[in-house]
Amino acid sequence: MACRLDGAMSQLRLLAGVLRVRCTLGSLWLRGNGSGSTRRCLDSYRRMSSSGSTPVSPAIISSSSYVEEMYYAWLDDHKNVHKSWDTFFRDLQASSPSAEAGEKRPSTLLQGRVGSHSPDTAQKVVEDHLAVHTLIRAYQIRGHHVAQLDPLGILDADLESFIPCDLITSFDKLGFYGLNESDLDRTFQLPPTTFIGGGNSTLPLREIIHRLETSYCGHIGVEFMFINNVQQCQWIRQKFETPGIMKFTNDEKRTLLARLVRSTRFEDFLARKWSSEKRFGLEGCEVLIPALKTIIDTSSAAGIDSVIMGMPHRGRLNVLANVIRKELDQIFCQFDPKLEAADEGSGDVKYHLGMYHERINRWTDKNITLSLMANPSHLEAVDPVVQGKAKAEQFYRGDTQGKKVMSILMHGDAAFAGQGVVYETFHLSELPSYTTHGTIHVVVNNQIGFTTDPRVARSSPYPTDVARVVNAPIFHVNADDPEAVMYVCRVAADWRTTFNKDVVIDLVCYRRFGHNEMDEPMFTQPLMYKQIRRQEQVLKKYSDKLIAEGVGAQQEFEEEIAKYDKICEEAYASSKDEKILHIRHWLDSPWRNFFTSEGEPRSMTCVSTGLEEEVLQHIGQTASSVPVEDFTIHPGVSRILRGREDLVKNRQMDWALGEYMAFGSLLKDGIHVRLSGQDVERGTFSHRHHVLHHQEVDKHTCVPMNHLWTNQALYTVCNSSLSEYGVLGFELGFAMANPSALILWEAQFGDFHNTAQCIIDQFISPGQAKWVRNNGIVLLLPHGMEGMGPEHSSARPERFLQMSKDDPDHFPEFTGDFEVQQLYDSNWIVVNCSTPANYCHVLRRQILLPFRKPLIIFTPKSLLRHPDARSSFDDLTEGTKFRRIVPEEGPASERPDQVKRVIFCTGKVYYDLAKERKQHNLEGDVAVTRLEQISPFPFDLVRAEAEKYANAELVWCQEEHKNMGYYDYVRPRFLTVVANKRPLWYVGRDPAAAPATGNKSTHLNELRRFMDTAFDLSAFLEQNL
Ligand SMILES: Cc1ncc(C[n+]2csc(CCOP(=O)(O)OP(=O)(O)O)c2C)c(N)n1
Ligand SMILES: [Mg+2]
Repeated sequence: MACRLDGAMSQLRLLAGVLRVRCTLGSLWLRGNGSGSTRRCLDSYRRMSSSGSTPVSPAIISSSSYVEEMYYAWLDDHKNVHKSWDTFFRDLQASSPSAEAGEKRPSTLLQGRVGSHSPDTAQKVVEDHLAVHTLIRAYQIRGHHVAQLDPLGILDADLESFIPCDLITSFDKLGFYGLNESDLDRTFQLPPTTFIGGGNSTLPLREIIHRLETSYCGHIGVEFMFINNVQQCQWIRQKFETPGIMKFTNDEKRTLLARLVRSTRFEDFLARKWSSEKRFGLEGCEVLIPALKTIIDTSSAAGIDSVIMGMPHRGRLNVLANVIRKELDQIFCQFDPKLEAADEGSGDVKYHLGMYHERINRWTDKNITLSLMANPSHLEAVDPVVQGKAKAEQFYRGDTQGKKVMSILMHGDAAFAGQGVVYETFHLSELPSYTTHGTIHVVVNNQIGFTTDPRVARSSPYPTDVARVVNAPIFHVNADDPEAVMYVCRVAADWRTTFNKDVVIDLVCYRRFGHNEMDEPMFTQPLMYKQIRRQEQVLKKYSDKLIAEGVGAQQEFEEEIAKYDKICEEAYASSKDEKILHIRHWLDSPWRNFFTSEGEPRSMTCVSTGLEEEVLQHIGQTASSVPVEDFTIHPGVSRILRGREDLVKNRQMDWALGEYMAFGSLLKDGIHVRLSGQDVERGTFSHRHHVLHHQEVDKHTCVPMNHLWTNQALYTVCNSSLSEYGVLGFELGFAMANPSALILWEAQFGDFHNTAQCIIDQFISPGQAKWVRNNGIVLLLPHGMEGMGPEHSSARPERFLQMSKDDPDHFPEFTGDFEVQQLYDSNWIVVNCSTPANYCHVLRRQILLPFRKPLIIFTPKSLLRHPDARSSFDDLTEGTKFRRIVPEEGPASERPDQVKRVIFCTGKVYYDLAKERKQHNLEGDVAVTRLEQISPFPFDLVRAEAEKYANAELVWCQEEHKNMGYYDYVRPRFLTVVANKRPLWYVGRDPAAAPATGNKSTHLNELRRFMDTAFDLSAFLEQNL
């Protein structure tokens, strides 16, 4: 910034400045007498033509017979030539007296037009027309580069001071097109790809340029010509080029002013009352409030009745107050440091809280629900969450086209360009199972990120370039021109209604104060801030404008201000009556009727998760068959289905069948199930096959799970884009909409969840504590040490366990239904099931619980096909339930006093231990007990097991390295269980930096070594002494 002001401005930039001023004055310069130093510049012209919209190639243009050829072709059939030629020849014919006399030679016709008899003249007319068409196109493509977007007038919104050489910013540039000043008053036929003519099909060149400047180089810069859809481009051209299209009634102007008053005075009020509090005010972009309201009004008129919004810190309180209409006293009391929180949990700072509000839209008189999602500090993390929530609302309301529910995402300029999740979210926007049918993005582009200048914060010209990947039009607008802002907001809302695609509004503004109100911006942006200090508030500028136009009087304006100030003062007074803070008043996603009116669960028990035999049989049969006629499946899939059939006959199930039982039975009860993630339809390990593909008919698929029962809920299974952060965020948002749905995200391999760490750390683990909202999302994380190398082995259980909030040193009281109470008190549930039946139970329990908690499941890889990792239907029939631990049930359990060692473990290693124990013939000496639910820790069941084997050594065995896996979590809890009176011995891999070795033989050696220790009954004797 400093550089820009201090440094020598380039000639071009100076020129641009001058031209912009002239441009504001209505292109007066074009009407003056410039020097006519133009000469044909055919080379560059040819370059231009080849990228232009006209179907004529430069080589052809140079041929003198070309026009005649075109003309004769046109005479044969008007459709033989491009539309522009058709228009041209029609006009020519209409205006030529020789045509009436039956003359058909083009040169003769052209004669009447340009006053020349020579074929050369005819050729020049064509060339000049083509040149003008190219010029029009140049403005459509590059006009935004010279638009006056920066209210401060010191920065180029595209970070470049260059002026495209094909925009006519001085007379001599006409030469670029082979035109000169004398051509300015010549009339040219307009191509069908412009609307600048209004009702005219021809205009003088001077007027053409003037109108193009008005459309593309004023306070709005439109980027859209990269869109590969002619209809969409035409739509935008029509919206910005039609003369006089940007008109507002006096009422609309007054409403706009009133909204600016609220926006501005709200911040002023907070600044006055709490001058030393951080609030991330909107000063410099006050227009955001009327902008959002315009988007909502226009969308409401088009039928939208639910808007889900996500936004960062800046202006958030203002949006809550003046867009969502949160009661002002509720906002003000958040500033009171003495108020205590009524809710459990950490709560959150005021500029992160969400809100949900149903109201009447005053402009349309229709009902509208507005919700702003709570979010963490992590910028842009909320984007996919908002999209998921919007998608879910659309899904459950049957709004398949997004005509009722829509999302709006707000962004800061630095974060929009810098955060990868923005890109991931854009890439979800057009995918069938993830689209929300168009999101309106609003960027508060204050041309700074904290203290960082945009020139060192991004490599793209604009902060919005990321949106180009999905062909979203981008409307840059000078935020100090409220009417221009309102106009683009209307167009953006209309765009979404018309095309159901994303659109971006880039509000180019400034930040009046530092990053927050306590920050000193002069340290780093001295010159920018000198300019900002001189900058008049947009409210003042706009009110002056309206008063000058006679739309309102000074007194009216002052009354409007006084009225709002009074509202604020009254709310402030009543905020003093608040005695306590209720975070639950800030809930962004209420679940009607799921909790009591006080927000409590309706019970503290969980009904049985077992299933009737006939339900198991029915699901098993569907899972083994192709439920539609004439559908050819792959022979490999046939084999898998036959295998399932055999299992079902024997009342057995493997992992895939266990999952089928869970999903199928929930669907039967009307519970929507949605499984999303990379390659989940087939399953990474080719075990699932939830979508069958016809082997001869393209795109013909069958989802047997949707053919289970006539009145079942829908099963959604969808392969996602190759994203974790975006997709997990999306599914989390989806799970917020409805408690009666099982929403699962599966990682390709468990360790890939770390690229979605922010969603786990900021939303899933602490979400309820911060924002008092439940979420029942399920994470399926394939995990297991199988010699596949450092990656693909560990889903990092230690990370989840470290964030579990149950106290390792506190032995709980087992009152009521301890199992359920303990789940209720936890922040999430972490399990590693060793049997398909238990996997099925835990999935069903997730929905049958009277509250929702995130569920993290470490799922198997080799166990998917392990012949021992099967369950009998008996483990799933009525009366059965999820087993938090599976105690030793073999010979050792019959003579517990004789048992020398109890090995506690979890997951797949159990099968290695069981096999090894058999080989060592130690089935009576060593008990092996499985922890299926690791967190919250089953203190009660572990104690029972430890007490049962009172004389035995207690061992924790895991296949993970010692500094990973479960050891650090279980150890202190075991010691609490035994009151520190018995040691817990560790058996497993040594500490390591990488989660697993890349060498197969090392892997097997490590396994061998720790298996030997596990069954070496003297291994710990010495230490015991
Ligand atoms: C992911 C993430 N990284 C860093 C930060 C710290 N941070 C807070 S605001 C901010 C600057 C944001 O700039 P911009 O997106 O332009 O928004 P503005 O504050 O200018 O409105 C930074 C770096 C954060 N909140 N989130
Ligand atoms: Mg910024």
